[in-house]
Order: sequence, then structure tokens, then C-alpha cells
Amino acid sequence: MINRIGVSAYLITRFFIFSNLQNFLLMASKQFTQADKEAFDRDGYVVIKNFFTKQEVDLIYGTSMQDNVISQKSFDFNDSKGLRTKLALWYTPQDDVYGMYSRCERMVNAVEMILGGQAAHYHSKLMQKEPKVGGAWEWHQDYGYWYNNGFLFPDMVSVMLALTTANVENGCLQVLKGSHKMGRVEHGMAGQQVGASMEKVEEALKRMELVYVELEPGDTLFFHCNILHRSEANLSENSRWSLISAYNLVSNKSYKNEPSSHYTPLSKVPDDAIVKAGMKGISSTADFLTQEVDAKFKETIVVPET
Ligand SMILES: O=C(O)CCC(=O)C(=O)O
Repeated sequence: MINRIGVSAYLITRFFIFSNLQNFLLMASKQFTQADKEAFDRDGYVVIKNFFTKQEVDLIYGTSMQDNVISQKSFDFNDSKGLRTKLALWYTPQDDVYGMYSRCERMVNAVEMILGGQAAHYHSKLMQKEPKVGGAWEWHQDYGYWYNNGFLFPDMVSVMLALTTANVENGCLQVLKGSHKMGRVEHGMAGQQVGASMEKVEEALKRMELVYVELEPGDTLFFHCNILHRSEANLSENSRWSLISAYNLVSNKSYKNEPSSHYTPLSKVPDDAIVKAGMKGISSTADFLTQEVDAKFKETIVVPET
């Protein structure tokens, strides 16, 4: 009898220790390491598996799916075949669950390690590539656009959090490994989108490895603003949603009229801020990009002669 009580007590204690340890491991946030930074510098990108926990992704994805402001402020980006990606983009990060993602310490510390100085938030966007209709993105460098927005230095980086599985079937991001070292290449209109000079891309494809960046929810891709990347349409049955935050060095202030967040030092929040924010959606007063502004921005692109 005593023995049985002893065994039960032992099993219960073990259960509690084990489940607490499991919770602790789930909660303990991953940190970006020096080795990650070296991989980023070498390849122009790095993937950190489970950089955000399942609980955090469930909160961000769950909120975004039922966020009326996001759906009102989203607009379509058409590809050359008329397929479209829905996208909502805002500049100043707020106190909602998305802002906590952009501002949490583990994220900002990683970005500051990459940029080598104090980071500001350029913008965040929720990319919604829906089944069967989600559009393709032509080969481009983010700095191919941003240079025209008045940023003199490529001291900028994007961070993509997978909210759903991203794979070859649903049009995951493709990167050309090491292509950030080419520097900025000319961009011009490619269908309705702005794309990189295909002459340069075709040569680059002969020399560098094309990587399909397949991600599971919570996996996070850091990519250099000069890496060449594209994605195929999503013709699968499954959505591909991601939350992408772009950052700038505070000192790299645009000389154009960009919203001030791009040079305002980020106010970091603790890593548990996403969980604390819960399902807090974005305010309709956030400074969203509107389609009209984007259309104007595209007119500023100089189309190279062919
Ligand atoms: O996620 C995608 O399919 C494309 C994203 C992209 O190219 C970008 O954010 O620059």
C-alpha cells in the first residue's frame, strides 16, 4: 500500500516536473546567435526554426484571420496572370499583437545584430496568398524599390514569420543564395509589378543556388534587402499567410517623405508581450499604405532600356 502511494506520488511529481519543463521550453524564446549572423552575411538570408512559439503563432494568425481592420485595409496585388495576393501594410508598429511581434526583444536584438546598430521599423505587412488565387511575385530585391523611396544605404532587412506552412506547392519564397553580394540591380516594370532586370537575374541563376524557403508556422526567415527573391502563385488548396516586418538603421533616414517610423528608434517590448497582447487586433487609425500611394510610388521607378 505504502509502496503504491509512493509510486503514485513519484509519478505525479514527475508529471508536474515534465509538463512544467515542457511549458518552460515552449515559452523560452529562441535567440539569434553569432552563427546565424554569419550565415546571414554569407548567404543573404537565414531561417530560424520555431523562432516564434506555436502559442504566439496561433495568437497572431488567429487574430489576423478575424481582424476586420486588416480585411478592410488589405488590397490586391495582381501578377502578370491576373492572380492576386492580398496585402495589408502599415508603418508605425502599435500595441497590438502584430506590433508586439515587430517590437519584441528577440526580434529587435536579431535585427540590430544584422544591421550593426539601432533599428527602426520601416513597415509591416500581412501577406495573404489564398488557395488557387494567390499571385506570383517577380524576381526583385526589396532595395530595388526602397532605394527609390530615398534610402541611400542598403542597411535594411526583412523578417518573414510563417503563419501557415509555406512550401513549393503553395508558392513559398525562393531566394538566390548569395545574390545580396551583387548589390542593387536595375528594376523596371514586369507586368503590373516592379521586377529586377531579367538579364542580370538570368546570369545570376547560372552562378548561384536557387533555394525554395519552405517554412512551418513559427519558422522565421531573415532576408537581406538586396537578395534576389520571387515566389510562384499559390495554386494549391492551402493558404499561405505570412507576417513580414521590414527594418532600417535609424541613421539611414530617407530624404523623401516616408512616414517617420523608419528612423524612430524602436521601443522594444519583452518577449512575452505577444502572449500578453492576446488577440488584440490593429487599430483603424494605424498609418496604412493605400493603393493610391503605392501606384504613385511605382511611377517613380525608372524603367531601364531593353
Ligand atoms: O511572400 C511572397 O510570396 C513574396 C514576398 C516578397 O517578395 C516580399 O515581401 O518582398
